[in-house]
Amino acid sequence: LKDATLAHEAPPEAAAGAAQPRPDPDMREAILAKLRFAVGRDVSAARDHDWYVATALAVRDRVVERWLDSIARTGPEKKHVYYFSLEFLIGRLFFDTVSNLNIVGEVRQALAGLGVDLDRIRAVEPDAALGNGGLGRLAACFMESLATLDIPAFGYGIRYDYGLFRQAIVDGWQHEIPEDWLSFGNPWEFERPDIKYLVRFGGSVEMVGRPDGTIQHIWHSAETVVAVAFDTPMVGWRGRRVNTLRLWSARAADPLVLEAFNRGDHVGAVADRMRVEAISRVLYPSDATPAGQELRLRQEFFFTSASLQDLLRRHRERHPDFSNLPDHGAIQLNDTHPAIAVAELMRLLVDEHNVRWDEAWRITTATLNYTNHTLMPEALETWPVELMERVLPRHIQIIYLINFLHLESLAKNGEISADLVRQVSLIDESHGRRVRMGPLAFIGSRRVNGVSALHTELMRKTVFSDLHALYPDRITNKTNGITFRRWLLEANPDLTRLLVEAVGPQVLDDAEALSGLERVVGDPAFRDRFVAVRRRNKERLAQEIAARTGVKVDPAALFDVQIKRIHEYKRQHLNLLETAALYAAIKAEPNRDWTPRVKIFAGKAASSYVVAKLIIKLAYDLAQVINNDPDVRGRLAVAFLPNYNVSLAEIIIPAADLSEQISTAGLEASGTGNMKLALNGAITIGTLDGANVEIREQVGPENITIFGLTAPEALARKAEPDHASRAIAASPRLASVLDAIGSGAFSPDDPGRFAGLVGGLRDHDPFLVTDDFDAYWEAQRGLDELWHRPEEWWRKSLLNVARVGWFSSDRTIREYAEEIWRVPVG
Ligand code: GL7
Repeated sequence: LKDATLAHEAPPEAAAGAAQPRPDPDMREAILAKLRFAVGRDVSAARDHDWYVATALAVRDRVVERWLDSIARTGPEKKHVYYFSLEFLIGRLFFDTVSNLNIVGEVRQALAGLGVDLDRIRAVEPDAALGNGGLGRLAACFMESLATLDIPAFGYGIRYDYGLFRQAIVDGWQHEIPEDWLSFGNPWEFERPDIKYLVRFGGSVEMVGRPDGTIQHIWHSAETVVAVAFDTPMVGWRGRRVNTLRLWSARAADPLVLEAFNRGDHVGAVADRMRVEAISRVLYPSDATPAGQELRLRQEFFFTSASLQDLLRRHRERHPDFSNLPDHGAIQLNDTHPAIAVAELMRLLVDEHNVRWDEAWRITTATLNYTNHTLMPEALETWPVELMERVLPRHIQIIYLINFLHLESLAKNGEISADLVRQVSLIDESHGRRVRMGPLAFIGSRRVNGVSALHTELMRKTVFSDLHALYPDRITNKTNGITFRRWLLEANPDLTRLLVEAVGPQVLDDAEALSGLERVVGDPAFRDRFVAVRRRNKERLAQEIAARTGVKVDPAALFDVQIKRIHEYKRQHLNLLETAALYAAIKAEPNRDWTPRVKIFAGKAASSYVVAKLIIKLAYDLAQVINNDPDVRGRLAVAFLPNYNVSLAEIIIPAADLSEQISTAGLEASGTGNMKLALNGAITIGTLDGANVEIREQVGPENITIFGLTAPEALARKAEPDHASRAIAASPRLASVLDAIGSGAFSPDDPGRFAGLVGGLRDHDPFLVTDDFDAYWEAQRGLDELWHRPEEWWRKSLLNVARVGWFSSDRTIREYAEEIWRVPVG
């Protein structure tokens, strides 16, 4: 336990109310038994992976006890939260579990006694990358906080065989490699062959009159898929509670296959099976853009239907009917991906359980809630009516009826214009007929929330303005948060130890206790220790950069970090333009006292997003030139780290000095990387966008660097047709950097490579890169100067750590619990 990285692992006495882990003297024996009887290996033959699995299984046994306890303790009557999400970007679970159970020391000792290093085997675990980016990672943080706050909850999603692709960078170009995360088995999951549901697709609907004059709808589906449950325990802090993440895997319904097989059509039987099982084969790699494919719609319906059937079955086991469903369950739809739940819950209640339509609508709209995560019009999901008719014929009828009643209720409340109907109808008729999933989710929900104050305000004013006028109490804000367990305690153990020393162990349980740091920000001895911790983290990152890219960087330099999906609205290219301009400036004035900087980038581009891939290539080409130019050595370096994922984020974030949050104002709904970086002491350079606005409120405007157009200014500027050319004409620096990149100064092997990218900026520049360039440049130079005043820099850095407690996902989940779900918080 002398290991400095684990100072927080002994549970402090001060942790009031925390359930202490039971002493477990047998960890060593447990690991050995698992190695022998579950892995089937002898100590002498065991390799790292065997040790990892054996240890994970031994730890899992401790989890299972608490899991079963949690379920038993909860009792059927308690209200449950159901988090429906097509994505859960979990990352690794081993260390997270061990850490949350407070048994890091025990496990480390047991392994050390066997000659095995915990840190080596924890690196063997593949990331569970069942998500694209912020939206999926948020779901994972929420699962952890739900368990921590002792809220009974299920996460519902898909068990993809292949998670988000692995990114390889070959000569600067992104290549996608399948992420076969299950190939060595997954010790955390429990297959539940007995928990399965039939999910149907296609076919037709027969309408049969009943004697009482009502009409019964009988759906004769064309295809049946079996959804099989796989459960993963989600452990809260100090093992207080363990909830279930239930992910569905698609299986062909065997009888059908067998029948074809018996007919002799073996190939056809297998083909059918492949088609069915494709549903849970792979995660769509699109981020903040809709996938728009039939398979995606099948995925969405598949997991939504299975999850609803599952929770309705449990409800019916204990209650005579569904009238009290809203008292016992709250469903959260994570974006519109599960929005078909509105129609499916209605169908299950009305068609399968004979609930009257009005009563079913009351139940549905009291149970469902919807989170919107983006307002970019091109990113809002819609499905062609023709596709819906073919894949979900009964659901399209239900959607039509919901739409009819919705429009009728407006008419009852007064005049409605054709314009308003067009605005609020669930069917968009402007480019072919399409079902608008956002409005469907809105109408079918009790509460609709945005993910930052600014984003929620924009929801009310733009995309949902008409619906908001009709239902003024429905939209509410729940600013995102992050779990401090993963993003501080686990990712930055040295800083955690320092914080415990400075403000006491309650900081482990209560994020707001970080504010105690305010007392020591002025203490030079403390600051030196803080800087020393950061220095070690930066050395580790420097090693990682060298290992992954071959680039050698100086840990004493300012580490300037932009890590997130590659997207034009996130404006990595703005950062790259500034990088190229800085390079030119250093070369022009080599003797100035430049602040040494390392520009660190990481992120994946959607596989079909050509411009995003070109932006990666630009980062790479800049790196080639800059890193090999002796004139700027020691002042500027550029590194693009391949294969950004949760595990890499855990290494980069504790080592970042500067956090780049430079999206076009109004377009980043929240961001969560911004919170993780500030929590670990990075100073933010950012626009007034998403949660940056609230970070500024929390840390104080003097401790964050804000630049550029505001959201309303950006909107107005975009409407000026010549905004880009004017911005370029006004900025010789920008003009010259565009010329350089556009004419091939960084791509001598293919001088025209970036002509299109630069041309796009010159012509329309929809993300206002040119308009914000000068302000960004100036802001960066201000930070250069600040770096030369280390006392001030570190004071600001520390104040960021001290003041971001509010961004704990415990706070976010508490707000959801109180206002949206109406469940007690433990
Ligand atoms: C996102 C937003 O882009 C991001 O700003 C937000 O932090 C996140 C979680 O709320 O949701 N919306 C979205 O479609 N994706 C996001 O990451 C993919």
